[in-house]
Amino acid sequence: MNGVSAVLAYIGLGANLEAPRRQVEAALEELAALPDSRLLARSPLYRSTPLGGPEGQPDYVNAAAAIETTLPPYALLDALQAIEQAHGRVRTVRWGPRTLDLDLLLYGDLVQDDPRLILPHPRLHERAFVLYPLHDIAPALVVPGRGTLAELLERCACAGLERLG
Ligand code: A4P
Ligand code: MG
Repeated sequence: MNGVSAVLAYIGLGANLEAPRRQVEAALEELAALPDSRLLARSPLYRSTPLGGPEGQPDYVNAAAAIETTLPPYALLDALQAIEQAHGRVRTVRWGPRTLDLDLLLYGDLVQDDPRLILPHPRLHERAFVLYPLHDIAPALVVPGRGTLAELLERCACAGLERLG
């Protein structure tokens, strides 16, 4: 840490290609090695049915992580995208299959609408594969502008989500 005050950030992990469990487990280790950051918590892994994207894509493995970081938000986004690239992420179709997707879910209580970095993540509040893993690591979390995690979970269907042992 570099003396700047640290922020609590949450990251959503998803993968559905090339041994997705291993992709997510490796990414969690890479998050733990981010500069100026400390991994505070990681959720269990979940299997989830694909939301959107092309018909017939494989199931996803999803998880969430909490880090404490002094990286500014765009530096953190760049670092996450560098990890995605290192996992061979190829961007073809939106919501298409991927070896690794790292979404910055929350960066402290920052709220912003820049298309390059929307915070909180614009779809986090309606996705069981994000809300359940987040609940595992931060049950009392409040999503700025959206409400408490408990309220969001009440509204969200959990069909198609299975916790992996
Ligand atoms: N971007 C803006 N805000 C953020 C943010 N908070 N975190 C920009 C990360 N990136 C953010 O992302 C597109 C652009 O969003 C980036 O250039 C970044 O600057 P991307 O990762 O290249 O593309 P994407 O992931 O295909 O698109 P998108 O719209 O981010 O999709 P999502 O919302 O990430 O959803 N089904 C299941 N079961 N499990 C999943 O994990 N994931 C998706 C992808 C769809 N269906 C899924 C899952
Ligand atoms: Mg994404």
